[in-house]
Amino acid sequence: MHMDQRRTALLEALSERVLVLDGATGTWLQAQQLSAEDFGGAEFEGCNEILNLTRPELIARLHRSYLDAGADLIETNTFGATAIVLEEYGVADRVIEINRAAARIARAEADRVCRAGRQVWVAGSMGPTTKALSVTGGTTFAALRRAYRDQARGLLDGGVDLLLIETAQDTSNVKAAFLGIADACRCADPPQAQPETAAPATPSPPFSRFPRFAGDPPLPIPVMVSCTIESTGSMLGGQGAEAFYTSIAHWQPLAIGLNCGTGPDLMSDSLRALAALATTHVGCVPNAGLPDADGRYSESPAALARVLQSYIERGWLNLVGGCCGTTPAHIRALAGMVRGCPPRRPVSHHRTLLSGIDWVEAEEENRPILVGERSNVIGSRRFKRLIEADRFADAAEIARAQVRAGAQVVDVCLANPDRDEAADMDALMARAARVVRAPFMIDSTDPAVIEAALVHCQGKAIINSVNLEDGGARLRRIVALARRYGAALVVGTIDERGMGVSTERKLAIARRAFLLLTQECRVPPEEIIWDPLTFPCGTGDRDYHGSAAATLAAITALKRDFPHSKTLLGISNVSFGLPPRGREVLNSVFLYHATRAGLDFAIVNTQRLERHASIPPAEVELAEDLLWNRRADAIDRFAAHFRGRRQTHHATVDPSARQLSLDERLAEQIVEGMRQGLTTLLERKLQEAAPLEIINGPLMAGMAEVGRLFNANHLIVAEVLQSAEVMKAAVAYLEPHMDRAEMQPRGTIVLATVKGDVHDIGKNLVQIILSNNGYRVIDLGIKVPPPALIEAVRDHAPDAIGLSGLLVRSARQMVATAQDLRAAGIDLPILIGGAALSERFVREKIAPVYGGRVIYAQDAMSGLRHMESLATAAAPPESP
Ligand code: THG
Repeated sequence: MHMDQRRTALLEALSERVLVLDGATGTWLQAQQLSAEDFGGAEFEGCNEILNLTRPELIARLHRSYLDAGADLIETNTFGATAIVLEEYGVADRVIEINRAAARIARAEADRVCRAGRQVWVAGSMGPTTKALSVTGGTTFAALRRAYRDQARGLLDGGVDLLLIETAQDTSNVKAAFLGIADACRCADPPQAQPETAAPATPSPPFSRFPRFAGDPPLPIPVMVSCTIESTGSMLGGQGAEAFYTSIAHWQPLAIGLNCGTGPDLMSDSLRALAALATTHVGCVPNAGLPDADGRYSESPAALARVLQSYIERGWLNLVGGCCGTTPAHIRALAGMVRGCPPRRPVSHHRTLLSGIDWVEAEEENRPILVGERSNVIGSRRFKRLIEADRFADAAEIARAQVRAGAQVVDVCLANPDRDEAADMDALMARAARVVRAPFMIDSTDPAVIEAALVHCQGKAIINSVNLEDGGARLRRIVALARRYGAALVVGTIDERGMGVSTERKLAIARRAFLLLTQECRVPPEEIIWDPLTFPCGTGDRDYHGSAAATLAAITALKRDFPHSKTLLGISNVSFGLPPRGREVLNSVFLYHATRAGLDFAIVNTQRLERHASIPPAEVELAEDLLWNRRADAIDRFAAHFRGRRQTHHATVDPSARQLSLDERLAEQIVEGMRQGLTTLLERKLQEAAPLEIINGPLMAGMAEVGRLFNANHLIVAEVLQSAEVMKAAVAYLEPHMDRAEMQPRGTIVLATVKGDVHDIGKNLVQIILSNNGYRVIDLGIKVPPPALIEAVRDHAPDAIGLSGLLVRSARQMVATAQDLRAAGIDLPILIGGAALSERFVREKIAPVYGGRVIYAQDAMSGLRHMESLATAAAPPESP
């Protein structure tokens, strides 16, 4: 069969059945008791890739043993066959030769089987190398890209059907691998090729096979990618499964999956995540369990097959196989197991996904996403001065401070005409990408600067921004970068005639840009983030009088006309030129209306975000007069009101002057998200009330008001989180004042806020109340994936498990968690609580998937009552 036909047949096979990859290479080779001689000398001992040259018949036998066991795909013996690794054995100059030989050996074995009438395929294995760009460094993105390019050249030249980037631990490496593969396919040197200290590129015969391939995704050959997630739930580089998928999805791999890392049981959570997100096929290639004390993997073929079968039955998988410790016997068990099993169907969606180290989805539930504006040399004198002093690590701290104050994305702008913007971007991002977990927004219009930044992003960033100022030439160049590195695009409504000020002009420009982006450039609509432009409305510039109304109307219209795309505004622009305190108020009122209009992303100073709910109505009116240009003297009145006022509401307002009771003042601290002065109030309240009374009284009243304001659209999610932080601080302050029950523990509970959720007030209250009532509480913290819960249950033998979470999606995660607990054979009572839950949801959705009791706990006190009744129920019946 011709190569193209084989590749088509592979796609067909994946739509029909679950395919089986082969098992471990290292384990098999170890069993052969090889000597130094086999490797061609002691200096090469341990370099398994050399065996492709020195013992080709042995490698052929390895492939045969897996093909005989029923593998549909075999992997070349090239896991470490890049210059980066081979250099350590002094054979970096033989990269192409080794890969080509390995591919030919596997090709010959596969062809033999194919001739006998069975369809099998050869995957060129590309391992992680010994360097991790985002973690250890030790090489450069460009050098790694070249190393992967040469490996891909050898493998493709030797006749592999597809490439498999596997055991990926750092997504930056994977991005380099994809670009290297693209380079190999178009037979061109990477654009930023420069002399390197790393191994020299080996000259190779030119490729003529992909004459029309320009280097953009999708690749002209099938590529699968598989990462390694540790039991912590993340890769070495820090990303979890969702962030990993999000970061590489733009390459449209044939499959994405997990291999190595943990045994199969602990993979369920990450697989569920991949299966829910991936618009492509999903694979699972586990080790034969976790290694024992002697480093041996001992999970039996039947046990491995059983776990993978349960994943297939849940509709999660298209490919299975074996990693460390697996043998032909394991593969035989898998091949038998998959027979007749229906494969997973790839999903399709228009979700806007972003990642840094962490994963962020822009969705209705969490908008507006706050983008920190301060790491901007135009927008912050402090940041600019740090850059001018080459203090890049300190500058990166400004980005981090924005995240600590609630930014979910970080805008980075280094456009200083007096400096080399690309060099500054490179220097800053080299540091910032390691210390900031949030996705980045690269604020530049220069393609070279944008590329300098994207090289450092292991995640999927946002490029800020493109427009039609020059008719689209620059847009096309920047889109090419977005396609190669993976990035969403902010699109400003600007064309050859200038900035769109009226709603009609903004929309007309957007319509034209949309066609160009989606039709010509094939950008998916969900990667487009419209910026209908915010103009200063208080500078006296007549052109912009009332322009805020046009901007807000455009937000609503853009969301209506482009339902899969998102919207963004640089909020602080609106108030340029006004007195500082007035700026905070105007920004807040503008953000409030933009959010109501449908805004998805707001560039703001998260460290100075005034709450709309706290602004006196008279000031709101002054601001609205200005925004809608409702009266001729709007600017003067606004400026006169705020001139001379100190910035930052919190420092200036004295609550005692407002004659509030102590309880009201405590509640107000929570509502305002204000920590300052909190402990003084708590100290006073402790004179008259017990800690638990304070928590359940004024503090909870404050949280209830926060919930009410949020539901009435007066608070945004980030502000709710800030209030929650103050609540936590208050509870932490009160805790040492509680009397701890001095007795034998009445029971043990393992507590966790579920995966994907950071909101832990509820859980912390339960923790405090239970431990103060004599229970031993094992608190696993926030974002707890099911494997960590399972482990804790095994380690601590609790009497119950407590799950908590605030978000709507946490409710779904609780269902998944209950399923995983059950699959792990756990049937302890589970206490469940959380804002988005109802008794009915717990009874109808969670309880049925779990083997044991599931109890809904409305609040912390009812959690305590349930624990007490569990203990009573478990006690032996009293004798009459
Ligand atoms: N749309 C898009 N991107 C943008 C904007 C936009 N990026 C830049 C800007 N607008 C948003 N960022 C800022 C950052 C800072 C300020 C305003 C907007 C700001 N800075 C103070 C000032 O200039 O007075 C500086 C204070 C200081 O030096 O500390 O107001 O609209 N896509």
